[in-house]
Amino acid sequence: MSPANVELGFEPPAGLDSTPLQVRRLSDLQDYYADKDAVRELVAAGDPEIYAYWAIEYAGGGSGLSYGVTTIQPGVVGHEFYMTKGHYHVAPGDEMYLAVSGHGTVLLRNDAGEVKRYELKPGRMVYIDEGWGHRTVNDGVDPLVFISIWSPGTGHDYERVLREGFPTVDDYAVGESRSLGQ
Ligand code: S6P
Ligand code: ZN
Repeated sequence: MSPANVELGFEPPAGLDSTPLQVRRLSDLQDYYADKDAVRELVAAGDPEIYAYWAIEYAGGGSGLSYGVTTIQPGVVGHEFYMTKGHYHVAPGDEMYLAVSGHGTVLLRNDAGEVKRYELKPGRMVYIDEGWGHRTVNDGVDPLVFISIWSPGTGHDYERVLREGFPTVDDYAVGESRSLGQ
């Protein structure tokens, strides 16, 4: 990679070596939401986009950084807010989330099944230490846009989230979040 000064938003920045925009619709996430009737109805009614993200992965031999932007739309599937699949890193490496706009919650879960939930909004940073699986939830009324910066090569284990289950934000109500169903 070379020095860069770029605008970070929904779309990958032009002229840099980014992944294509990954769009996750509800049909891609059926296994991650609890209310299967709500999933079926919403998929049949148009299969809404839940979130989209892109990444610039550091591929050099040094100790660079990877980064990208995720945009989660506002909405609910049954009693759950729109959220990412969530994942554990497969190789050691930490990660940092910085909100650009909107309001969300980051849920963390470790090997001992301990759970933490952190507010994500402009002006706050969430630091994800090694060993903590993480899922991001949009519990606001606007799109939640956030920047992720992580150690290269950490990878993503999504299967473990399905195998062991993962908390959703309604299990851990946040003071500033909007009420479900609004
Ligand atoms: C990568 C970073 C984000 C997520 C993105 C989507 O390590 O944490 O770019 O990939 O927010 O979440 P998920 O759980 O579907 O990968
Ligand atoms: Zn991660």
